[in-house]
Amino acid sequence: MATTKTDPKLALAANGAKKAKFYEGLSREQLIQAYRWMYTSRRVDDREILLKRQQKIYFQMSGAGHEAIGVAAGLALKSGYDWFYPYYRDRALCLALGVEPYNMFLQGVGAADDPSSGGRQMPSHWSYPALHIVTQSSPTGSQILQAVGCAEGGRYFYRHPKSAEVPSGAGDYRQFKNVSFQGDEVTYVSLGDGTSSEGEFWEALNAAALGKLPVIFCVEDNGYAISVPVEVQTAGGSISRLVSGFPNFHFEEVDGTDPIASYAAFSRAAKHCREGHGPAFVHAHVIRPYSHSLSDDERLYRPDAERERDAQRDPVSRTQMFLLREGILDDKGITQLEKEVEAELQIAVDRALEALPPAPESVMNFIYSPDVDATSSAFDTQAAIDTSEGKDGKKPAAKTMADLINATLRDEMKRDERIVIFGEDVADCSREEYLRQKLVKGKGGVFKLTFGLQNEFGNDRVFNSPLAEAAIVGRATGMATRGLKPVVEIQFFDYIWPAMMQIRDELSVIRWRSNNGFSCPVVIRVAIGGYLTGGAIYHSQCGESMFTHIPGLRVVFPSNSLDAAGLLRTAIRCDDPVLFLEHKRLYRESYGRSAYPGPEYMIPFGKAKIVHPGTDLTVVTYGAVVPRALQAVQKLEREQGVKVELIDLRSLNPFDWETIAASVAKTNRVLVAYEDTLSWGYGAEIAARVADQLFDKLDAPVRRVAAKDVFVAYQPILEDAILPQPNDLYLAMKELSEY
Ligand SMILES: Cc1ncc(C[n+]2csc(CCOP(=O)(O)OP(=O)(O)O)c2C)c(N)n1
Ligand SMILES: [Mg+2]
Repeated sequence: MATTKTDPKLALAANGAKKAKFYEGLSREQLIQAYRWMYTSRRVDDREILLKRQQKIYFQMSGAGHEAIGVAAGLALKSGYDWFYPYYRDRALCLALGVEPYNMFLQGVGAADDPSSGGRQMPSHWSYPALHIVTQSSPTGSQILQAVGCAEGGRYFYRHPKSAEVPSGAGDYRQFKNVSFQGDEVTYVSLGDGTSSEGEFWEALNAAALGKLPVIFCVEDNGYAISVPVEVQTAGGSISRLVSGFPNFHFEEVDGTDPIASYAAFSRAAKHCREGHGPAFVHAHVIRPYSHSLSDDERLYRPDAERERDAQRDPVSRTQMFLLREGILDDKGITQLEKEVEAELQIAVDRALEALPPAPESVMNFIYSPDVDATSSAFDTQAAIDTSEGKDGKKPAAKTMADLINATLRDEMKRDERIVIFGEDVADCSREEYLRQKLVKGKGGVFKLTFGLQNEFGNDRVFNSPLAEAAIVGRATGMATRGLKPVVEIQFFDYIWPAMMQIRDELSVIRWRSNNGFSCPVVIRVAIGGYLTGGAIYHSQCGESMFTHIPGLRVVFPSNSLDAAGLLRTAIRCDDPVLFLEHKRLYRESYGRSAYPGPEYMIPFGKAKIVHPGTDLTVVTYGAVVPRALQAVQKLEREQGVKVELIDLRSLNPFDWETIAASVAKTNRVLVAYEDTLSWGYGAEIAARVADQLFDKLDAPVRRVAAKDVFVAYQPILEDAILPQPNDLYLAMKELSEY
């Protein structure tokens, strides 16, 4: 754990070993190049500001004041080799890594040819796959955990190089992933001082330290987060001091307006990472000479004197003066360089202003994989159930949903070495020696769904994560971006919320926002639902509609063993992020058990199942309401002779509208039933569609049965009153059939 601290005031002078040929290893040519990038960066900002004022672009975010640390990182790291999760002030870094100013202007105008996003993202939201600059979003800090996952992905491929190969005829997501890795690669991630207050930042530091991962965290500390000064943001005012206790790190604190000191700091940081000692932390003191953005006027909260003090440390003018003082460039040389940059930018702006906007009809492109269609017949395979009698004369036992999920995971892990499983308690035993010495049997999840997998496939592939849900999903997203297939577990749906930022603002939208430049087909298995007798508020929640409301995320919710096996296999092999909801009450239910359908059994997404055919009324449902509705359906038929068609949706997004429509056209009556709270729930969408598109087929109003609009209570009498029961379903079906 080395710490190097450079006094900001002394940095340039100390480096000025006057006539030396090299400056911390940088040649005079490299220094001129560094200045060119810095100057270009500032001038791109200035041009964008002008364009914004002329209403030719729609947003501007400057990198002013952060140029020196950016070019230093660019010089110390390798474009297209290392991996980069920059933030919006990293314009100079991006230029140093090879991004053309023209491409930056293309994003400003929102052009179809904007290589970062095709007009979908604001400027300064970098994404350049060939340079390994991974698509960036606007939530501050959500890139940090992904950078950790990216580093984990690189290390995994290096340790398991065969997994990077694609077996011929794989027919799955692997065919469309461009995997590359290096044994000594580094992942760079940057953030502002304000962003270091985000919880995900701390989760990321912890994960990187635990894994000794080659990640360089760069905090670009300009002293402000919009108008909030650092002493209000960071206890004690120094992020370096707060993080200094993390083990395995190399720490640097540097004047980030000095390109040479910053380069030296980055070089030492990179060396520590490349040699496998662990992560590094670069705390760079920079300035913010322009306001936060064009929507901010810093004069409202910063007096002139403070701003003038900052101006004296302006990295662009300081570096220019340094070059002159060192005799690396003379006045003429500086003027010449600046002229060349201006000319280049003029051409770039002129071209960008002529670029065509994207076609409106392209808006739906790349929400999901254009290569692997998880709704297609390629994912419709027959179950191969061996019904022959065994040696004991018995037929194969019907297995629970828990058994078949476990068996499916096992078979898929055998088939695809890119699958890694992690989450809370999912390993058999983190202290592996206990397993090896057969002192313990192993746990494998609080519901035992992953039991035996660590034992069989090893610690690299099945491991416990810290108790941090955002980290589980964020790391998985970074890994999947590299081509791995993380199948992670969120222990209880009730605790998925810390991961919501990662799910909604990252995982589901990475492909779309990067215009198909990046993808992250993660599977998130989540134990969901109530009917537990004592599950109470925090072990009974549903809430699937909050996720079906997210474009780009597949959501499935099986009600029986066979469907769980078939849908899980599709989830794993497909190329989209999938939320795989597993009802806890159904894990070991006697309803819906099945023998294992074999290692190739798949069910396409968006295909419902008619559980019980009927002609008088359609019931649309899923999950744990399926067996409850079936009881009601059978009773109604027995007692009243009413024939109900019971549809189990199985997939919630996409859902099988054709099957619903065909059924309602036949029965003219429909009830939508679900376990979640009634209002604004999943059933609202189905009911609205039925009302809209099947109005002329209806002989009765569309009805819903669902939970009361309240959380699930502990006392079983209350739980029964809150959640929809078979009798509630029966009464609603009866009433509707008599309408
Ligand atoms: C999660 C989240 N919260 C709030 C915002 C709005 N916001 C954008 S930038 C910013 C300040 C960031 O400050 P800092 O991390 O210091 O970076 P700087 O802009 O100073 O470089 C805020 C609050 C956001 N984008 N994301
Ligand atoms: Mg800041």
